[in-house]
Amino acid sequence: MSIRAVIFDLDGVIVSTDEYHFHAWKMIADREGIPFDRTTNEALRGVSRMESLEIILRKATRAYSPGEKKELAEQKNNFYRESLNDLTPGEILPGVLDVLASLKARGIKVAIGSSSRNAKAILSKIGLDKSFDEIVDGTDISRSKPDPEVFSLGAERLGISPEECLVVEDAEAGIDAALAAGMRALGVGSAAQYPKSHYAYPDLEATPLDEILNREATTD
Ligand code: B16
Ligand code: MG
Repeated sequence: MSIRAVIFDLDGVIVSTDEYHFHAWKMIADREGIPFDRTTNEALRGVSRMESLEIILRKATRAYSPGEKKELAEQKNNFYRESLNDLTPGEILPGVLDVLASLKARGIKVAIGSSSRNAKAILSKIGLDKSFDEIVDGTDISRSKPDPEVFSLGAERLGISPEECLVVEDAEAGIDAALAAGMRALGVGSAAQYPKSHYAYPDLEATPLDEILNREATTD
């Protein structure tokens, strides 16, 4: 079936804010004496702020009260927001601008489907706040990936059926969310190794988008 909309994840697909998330969580974990490395960090991709904290706290040697958790999440977000001050359009990931231009030329709608509550601030920092037909983010949803809510809502707002949507994701949880929404899924970055992705490439620059769209148009 023809693809009429592409829904992009933000962190790790459009821009590498995933690195900033890692450093902010690392700062909190080190301070609390909780082991946290890049392997644990992989499990946080696409997952909401509070759920990310819960995953990190699994390795803590004591229990944290709801108030403490709220405070840790707030501190992490403050570190993270501070690091976003350095973000510029130069950090848009390879291939993103060409892909957006070529989708626009083909009349295909584009949307953001991100778990982040900071998505709009990030998009405006990199100059892409006007580049999408719809932006669905962590402020719009109550269940984070792998729940399909963020992508289902994106398709609904665009007025396009799920099977005509292609999701671009760097997180396994995001690919699972796309599949649960009944959409096609393209994995990039970390998700390029995930066997459930319909298509998988290292980044958007290496993705033969026209070939994918043409192939989708000729299948049922
Ligand atoms: P915030 P995405 C996700 O964004 C990140 O991958 C994930 O690491 C982060 O915890 C989540 O946003 C929430 O972010 O703390 O800014 O609300 O990949 O879905 O665009
Ligand atoms: Mg992501």
